[in-house]
Amino acid sequence: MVTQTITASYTSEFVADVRAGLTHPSQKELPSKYLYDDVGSALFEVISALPEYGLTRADERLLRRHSQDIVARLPSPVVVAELGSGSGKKTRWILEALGNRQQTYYCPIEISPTALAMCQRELGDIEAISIVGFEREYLDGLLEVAARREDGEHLLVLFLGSTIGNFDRPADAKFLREVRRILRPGDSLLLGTDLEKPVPQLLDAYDDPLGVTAAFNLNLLARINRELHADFILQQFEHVARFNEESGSMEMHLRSRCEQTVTIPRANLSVTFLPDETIWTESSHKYSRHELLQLAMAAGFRCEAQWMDDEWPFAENLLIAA
Ligand code: AVJ
Repeated sequence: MVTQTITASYTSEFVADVRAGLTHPSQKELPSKYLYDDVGSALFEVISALPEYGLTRADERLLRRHSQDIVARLPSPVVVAELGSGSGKKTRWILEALGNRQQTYYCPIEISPTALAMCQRELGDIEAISIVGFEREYLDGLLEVAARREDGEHLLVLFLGSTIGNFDRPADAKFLREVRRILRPGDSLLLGTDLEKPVPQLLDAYDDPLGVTAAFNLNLLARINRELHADFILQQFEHVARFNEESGSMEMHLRSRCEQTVTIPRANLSVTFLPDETIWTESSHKYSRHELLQLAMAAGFRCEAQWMDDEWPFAENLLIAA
């Protein structure tokens, strides 16, 4: 077992994104990737354990049940690159199945150093797997992994947990095309996607009665306070989850309860909020099966197989670069 990490630093990009998002002329917004600092990542782990939020468990069930079948459909040898490994828990099944075939490199690509360390601890015991962690944005990391592969090695890219749903449409299609461009024909992408389901079920999942998702969302303001020395008063904002019928996506917003002005010294910025004005912090798209096949094809993949969960509509899609 080998474990190493390639690191980076993001403060200036965070400042630029906060500035751009909060000075946006119409809808204020903050990129959802910033929800995942240490506190946010820990809160997301709790969300995944909530009865109302079935997404992560569905993803895990599918990977556990079908790992043999998935791996049997892959060429050999493969190098595994995972975009946003999180804790790494659900990746174990695929890695064990691959490790049973042969010694395999696993390259988690993750912007959170804590999540990266956790995933290395979680999966470090699998005998035939060597872990090389990349503290990078997804595409930068994937480019590096692709550049290091040797002739004859195929790539398996894992993009699990329906993170793809956090992109806008058509940014999801563009992202898949960019992934495809880094791959060679015959490489594969295992894509986890949350599927359409009744709106009341979604509202419960994104506004749980315990308030964990509210804390997860509000932590973004707390993070700006911690890292950029801002003076957001968290009690003056409230978590809102709504379903956008037009885009087919769940949205999270933070709604200002009153008129207020917030200063963010490290971003050299002061922002005024009107009563009920919101900051849009996340979209989480819910796919139809048809839409998925379209998306995959348009990006230059063919769908080798699809596995669905019967408790919580979710699909694991094995896409092969055409
Ligand atoms: C981790 C991106 C899949 O969109 O459902 C959970 C994040 N947001 N509750 C999602 C999230 C609110 C989650 N993903």
